[in-house]
Amino acid sequence: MLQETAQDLSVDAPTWPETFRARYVREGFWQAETFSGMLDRIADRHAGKTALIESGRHVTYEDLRRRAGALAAGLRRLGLQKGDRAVVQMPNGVAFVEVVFALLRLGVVPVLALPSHRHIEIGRFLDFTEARAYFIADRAGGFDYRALARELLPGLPALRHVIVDGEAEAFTALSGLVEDAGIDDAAQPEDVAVFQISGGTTGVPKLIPRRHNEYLYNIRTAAAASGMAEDTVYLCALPVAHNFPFACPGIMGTFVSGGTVVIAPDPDPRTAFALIEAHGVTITSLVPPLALLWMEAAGAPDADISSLRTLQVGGAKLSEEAARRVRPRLGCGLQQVFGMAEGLICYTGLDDDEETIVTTQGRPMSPADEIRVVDAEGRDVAPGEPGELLTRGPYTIRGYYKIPEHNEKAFTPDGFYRTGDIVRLTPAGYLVLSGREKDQINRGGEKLSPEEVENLLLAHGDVHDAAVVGLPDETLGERICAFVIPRTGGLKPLALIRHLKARGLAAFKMPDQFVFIERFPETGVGKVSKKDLRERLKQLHLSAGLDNGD
Ligand code: OOB
Repeated sequence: MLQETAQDLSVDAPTWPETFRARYVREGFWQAETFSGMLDRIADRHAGKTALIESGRHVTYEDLRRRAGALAAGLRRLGLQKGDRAVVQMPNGVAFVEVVFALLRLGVVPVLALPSHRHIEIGRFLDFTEARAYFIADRAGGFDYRALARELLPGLPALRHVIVDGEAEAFTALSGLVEDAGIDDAAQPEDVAVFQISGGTTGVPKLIPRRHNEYLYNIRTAAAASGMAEDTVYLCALPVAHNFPFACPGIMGTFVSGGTVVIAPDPDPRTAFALIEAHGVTITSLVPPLALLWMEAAGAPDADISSLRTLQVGGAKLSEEAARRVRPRLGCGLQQVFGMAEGLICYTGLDDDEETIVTTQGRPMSPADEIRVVDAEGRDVAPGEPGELLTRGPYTIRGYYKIPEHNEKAFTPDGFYRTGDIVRLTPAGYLVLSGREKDQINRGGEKLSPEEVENLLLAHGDVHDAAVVGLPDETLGERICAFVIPRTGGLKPLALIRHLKARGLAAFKMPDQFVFIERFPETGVGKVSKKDLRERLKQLHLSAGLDNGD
């Protein structure tokens, strides 16, 4: 039989130099396994065990393996083949997991989009990867994804199939694609398995190629660091496609451990607490604003969440004060997680002392993770001093997909990823996040590039200039403020909100606040000084407070 066409993403998806590859294989970090191989292995061992629970429906490991294989066969019949790309934008549910495993078996690379992405992001992913298929649910969270697909289709000649879970209308129904028999695994361990999505510092989000062998290493190591085992019951409350609930250790970490995943449709504490009680959930992961919300809601007489042993919090900084409240309020241990879709994951240890757990963001999970903390000139700072975190290792990418010019800036010549995060190291080797160097806003764990929003604002005829900044916010960590120099006197925030929505901006990137201003403060070299803008707003608030003056 002819060999399947090899995946040819080698130029576009940079990989590790041979010396590193050899070392990571030799030292046992990378194993010759694919995602499908992993699922087969676990299903052989735990065939009748529940892998997934969604609204009371139990799916065993054997079911999951069979369904994914049968769907892979249907997708192959449709014409999808190894090396193709597909954008997957589905809500939390069993269907998402089946689709992803099916694509992984076929060797089709899913772009793991979030349900909150809209025209701009999805259009970009489909276009940039020349995706052949787009997987959606009919409706979710009050949004009709078929309408989005209809809008996007005309501009995308490579897109052949829109595959819908639910009412497909003129598109292809997911339910009609399941064949009687499965197919062989077409993937190789060094192939790109999925594209994760970066928060983005310039323009639009970038695509992160994650390979079977290194991503599985990431998943196994994360599962071990989180104490996952066969008795683990993981609640997936965050959007499942994100690297944190997907692989750190999240659903995939639960699968490699032979545990059970409970899928929550949303992270609301009422929904989540009921699921925790019903299924004896032992571990879950949240972003800080949700952890705050859960702590507020806990203690209600009808919520028994005593099965919960570990709450992982990451994605944005959890304040020390909030961290201290986790155990007393929720009755479980806290594990801080500092990670990034590009790779590096840090955890506080389950047995660490309370001070370490509440005051640090953990330490790198792999003995092969290399980290440097450097000053503006790229020199190592003195121990304990703050600086930018650089990292390299067996699961940290060596470059984004198809953007060589950007990769030159985002990585050092010797392959360290410039995280843009400002950290200091404690004597015990734990990281404490103290700020950010990159031009990015982190709104409660959801990342956006100010530049992207600025460019859209500038496309409005009544906007002369725009500068978007993050402002401190007690719940979200940061909220989004757009400073706008209008061309005309009558410009209102509502008009700008409508404009941004019409352009297809995702809701989480919408400015929380607009401030109209005559001119921007400038830095010494004539650039807009975002620092002064933030300062000015603080002053405005102070004087507004004084004006109210009671
Ligand atoms: C996770 O991944 P991304 O790719 O959405 O965002 C990464 C960035 C980091 O560079 C850092 O700026 C920020 O998010 N971040 C944190 C943090 N965890 C992530 N900042 C402060 N404290 C933390 N604990 O956000 C992500 C990926 C895997 C696991 C967990 C989070």
